[in-house]
Amino acid sequence: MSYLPKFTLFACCVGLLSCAQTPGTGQSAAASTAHTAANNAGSAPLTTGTATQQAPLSDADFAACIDRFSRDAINAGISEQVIRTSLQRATLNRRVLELDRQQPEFTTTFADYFNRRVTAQRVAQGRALWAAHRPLLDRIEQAYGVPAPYLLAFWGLETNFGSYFGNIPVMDSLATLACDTRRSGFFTIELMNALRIVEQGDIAPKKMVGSWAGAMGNFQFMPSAYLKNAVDFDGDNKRDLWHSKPDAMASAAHFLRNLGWVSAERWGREVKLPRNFPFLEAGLKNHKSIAEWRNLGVTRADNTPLPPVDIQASLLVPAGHEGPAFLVYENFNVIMRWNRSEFYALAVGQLADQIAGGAPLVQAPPTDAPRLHRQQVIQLQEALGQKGFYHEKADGIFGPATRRALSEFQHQQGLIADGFPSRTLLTMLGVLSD
Ligand SMILES: [Ca+2]
Repeated sequence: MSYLPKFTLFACCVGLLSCAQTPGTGQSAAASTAHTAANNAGSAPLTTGTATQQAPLSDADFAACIDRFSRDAINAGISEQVIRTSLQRATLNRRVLELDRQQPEFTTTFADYFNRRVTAQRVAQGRALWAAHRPLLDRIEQAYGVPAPYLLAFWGLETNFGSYFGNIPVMDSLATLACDTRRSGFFTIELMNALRIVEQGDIAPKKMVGSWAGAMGNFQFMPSAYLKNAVDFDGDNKRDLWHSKPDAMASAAHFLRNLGWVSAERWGREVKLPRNFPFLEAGLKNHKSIAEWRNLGVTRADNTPLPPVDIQASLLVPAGHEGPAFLVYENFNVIMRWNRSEFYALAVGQLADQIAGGAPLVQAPPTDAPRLHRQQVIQLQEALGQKGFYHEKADGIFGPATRRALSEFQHQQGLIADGFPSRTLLTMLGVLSD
């Protein structure tokens, strides 16, 4: 996803609940990580609270940085001509620095996130585009094993089916972020990869535009993802993820195959839980076979039995026990390698199902769930810490460790241990007043 001002809604919605980890730090250089870092960049400052106090990048620092980087690029085999026409024309973009330092103040609820993305209008548009591009999408599925509805769902979520790509020159955004100290390592690699793309001649540098964090084209590929996954599918010998739908969609399918897409399986499905379901069994890290979930009383959302397939699945309740429940399979993990957010992956799966003709959620997420301010998350973590359930730094990020601590507290109290910060629970822990 991209985050120019007009996409601010999306940037801010990748909320604390779905961005438990800080992207772009200490991770492998996998293409998926690159993509994730761009997607979640808006929340990254949460764990680097001192970053905003660093001296701002000056014009002189930037110029010196570009000089140094030009020498590194020569040593890395980039031609002088490409360095002159692309890197050395890059300008410092202060708006990019501002966006990189923006901190979401509040957690995002699943209902907020989901209802903005999986809309009837988007489903209808996905279906219409499927009808319009059916032969192409069939060929792509044959080549890469990814069914059309999933590609359309990613396309819809990333750029609203190509209706906005971002228009910041990628050299400007990446050079700015590479020369800034905050996430220099990650963006230095992406900047070098952007130069390699120019060197390969697929796209003129001035047409290489993207989000403020350097994500490009219909599916918002970072340069590293582009180098590993972009393919020419319309036969003009250029890989153009901006203007060629065949190239863009085939490249997304290729990316998903490289991330481990299992062509014979779904992403997961909405399910129904029995009364007294043991919610401590929920969570992405808890795997059970479909047979074991059946034995715990889990059925499809329409009460029919789960299919008798021998695969592993995890159970998620992103809006607590009053919201929808999902069993998720391996392809859910694949989607999370594209963007490490459970909310994002659930939105992709549901949008794909609905584009394919499926019904909306049977159990809609409650829309009155509390949104927590960072400071309230810190209070919650401290309260759970004092009671011996939370053992990490109170960082204001509602991630898996906080959710787990909350479940264990609920369990101890004889409550439904869904790890969901309901109003009642927050009141009980002193985070909200009566
Ligand atoms: Ca092409």
